[in-house]
Parts: sequence; structure tokens; C-alpha cells
Amino acid sequence: MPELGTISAHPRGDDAALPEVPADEHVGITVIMPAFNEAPNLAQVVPRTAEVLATVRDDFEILVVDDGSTDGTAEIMAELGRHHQHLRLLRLRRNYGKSTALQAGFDRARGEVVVLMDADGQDQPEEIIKLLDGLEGGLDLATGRRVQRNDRVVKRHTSRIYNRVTSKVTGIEGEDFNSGLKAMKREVMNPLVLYGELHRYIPVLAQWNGFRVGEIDVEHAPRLHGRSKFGRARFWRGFLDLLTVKFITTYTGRPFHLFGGLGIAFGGIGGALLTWMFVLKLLGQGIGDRPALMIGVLFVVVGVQLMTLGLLAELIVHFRRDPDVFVEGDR
Ligand SMILES: Nc1nc2c(ncn2[C@@H]2O[C@H](COP(=O)(O)OP(=O)(O)O)[C@@H](O)[C@H]2O)c(=O)[nH]1
Ligand SMILES: [Mg+2]
Repeated sequence: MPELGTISAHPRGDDAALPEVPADEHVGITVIMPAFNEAPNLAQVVPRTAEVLATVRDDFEILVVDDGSTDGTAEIMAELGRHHQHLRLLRLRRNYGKSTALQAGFDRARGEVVVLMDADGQDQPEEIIKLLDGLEGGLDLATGRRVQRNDRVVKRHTSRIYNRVTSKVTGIEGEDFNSGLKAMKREVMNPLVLYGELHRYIPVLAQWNGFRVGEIDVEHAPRLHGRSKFGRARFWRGFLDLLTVKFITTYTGRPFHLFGGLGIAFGGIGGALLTWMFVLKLLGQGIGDRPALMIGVLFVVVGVQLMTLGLLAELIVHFRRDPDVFVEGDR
């Protein structure tokens, strides 16, 4: 996991308009808004969101995670803070990426319900109500399904492929895994560990942790100002992270089943080839130039490597058990 130690938990002196936050107090709802250079958007989105939340309950907070923005986000937030008492600003020292920013938000969110929402104006604050209704209706995580996507054509297509592949690989039903708008109960957030591009797979990880996950149709608007930060490079990294997710959700508890299995397969084939070569040698044939000899040796070495890797992984799992993750109730 990337280092989070350098995150400033409280606004620095120049954000004096924002009050210090008592971390042990709980509130009804926390909206976490990751923002990377979204100053003009925040100026519109934050007040709108506060307005909507105020219709549901008084005790909420909007936690903007400024991920190393260089566009005057802090100043805008300080200004907003003068008019909105529910505002919190978490400033990261540099740009860590959306997953790490969300994780930093998780670590400080005080809400019984945690809402994730993009800061660029694409997610509509009014839709939060629908998601909250979803939670009332029994879901643990309600994730927005953008019915009419307002993104560029390329993005819409890559996104469709990505959603199909994710659903196939993970075996989890869903049409819009990476929507920025989500609401979850606090328990769903607690075991999540986000880094890299894992924020794309929150529904997968939550479902795997045993929570009820559902998609709810939401409106999606064009970006208010600026451009999308998610280009091609991040898209590909997202696919690598799909492998990570697949691995985490399938083999975390039993890595030796993967590595050991592969190791036995390689070792077995290699061993068979070497036995064959040994027999030929005994029969008096020269085997020095036989490809099977090389392949046999290679496979045996690879097999041993995989087995030891699997045992190491098993050791790590063994010592990292967190018993509270599995427990739903205990009385
Ligand atoms: N904290 C943080 N937020 C980011 C980063 N990149 C994008 N975001 C935020 O994530 C949200 C969605 O990003 P956006 O560029 O609109 O992606 P798109 O909607 O998928 O095109 C916006 O609120 C961005 O400010 C980042 O590196 N760090
Ligand atoms: Mg966007």
C-alpha cells in the first residue's frame, strides 16, 4: 500500500475558515469527494451537495480530498468553508491518485453512511437520495448506474468493454462498476483497502466481503469545467488491477492453491521429460542436444520457484489474519 503517513489530516493555517474536526464523533453521512484540480467545479458542486444533504439530515459532512491540486482548490475551499459549516478539506502533499485519495477519506470519514461522489459535476447530488433509499431498502452498497453517459465516445466504448470484462472475470453481475457515485454503510467501507486503481472495483471487493451490492439508475451530466483525468494509461493500469482483484478475491486465503498448483504442473511436466531423457541415456543414446532436456530442466526449476513463492505467500496470509473482517455480529 502506498504510504499515507504524509497526508495532512487537518487543514493548515491558511485554511483557517475550516474548523478542526473531532475525529471520534460520528455523523449521519459523509460525502467523500476526491478532487484533482477541480477548483471551479467544486465551487458549484459543493454548495449544491450541501443543499441536497441538508434536506435529509443535519449531521453530515462533505470531505473533499484535494489530491495535490495546483489550481487554487485550497483557496476556493477556504472561501466555501466560510459559508458552509459541514465542509472538511483533506489535503494530500502530492498527487497520489484517486484510490489513495479515497482511502485517505475512508480513514477519516465519520459517517454511518459514506457516499462517494466525483467533484467535476458529472454526478448529480440529487441522486444521492436514491442511493440512500437503496440502503434503506436493504442494500449495503448502492452504486450508481449511469443510464445516459455523458462522456466522450471513446470513453463510453472502453468503459463498456471494461464493465463486460470485469463482470466476466469476477463472475459478478454489474453494468457500471466504476461510477463515481456510490453510497455504502460504514461496515462496507471498513475492510476496503484501496490503492493503485482499485477504486474501480469497489463493488466487486464489497460483494466478495459478503455485502449486498446493487446498482441504481442515476443521471449523469457532462463535466462542468476542465477535462477528464482518466486517459489511456490509466485504463490499462485498470486492467492489470483487475488481475489483482481476481487474485485477491480468489486466492487471498489460499495462495498456495494457485502457486502450488502451477508449481506441481510445471514440475510434473519437467520431471516427466527428465525421466524420459534419463531412460534414453540408460539405453545408451546421447541426450546432450535434445530440446526436451533443456525444457525439462527449465520446467523443474520454474516449478520449484512457484512452490516456494506459494509457500511464502501462504506465510504472509498466515500472519496477516484480521479476524474482525469476517464477523457480522457477535452477542
Ligand atoms: N484525488 C484524486 N482525484 C482524482 C484524480 N484523478 C481524478 N480524480 C477525481 O475523480 C473524479 C473523476 O475524474 P474524471 O477525470 O472526471 O474522470 P471521468 O469522469 O472518468 O472522466 C473527479 O472528481 C476527479 O477530480 C486523482 O489523481 N486524485
Ligand atoms: Mg468525470
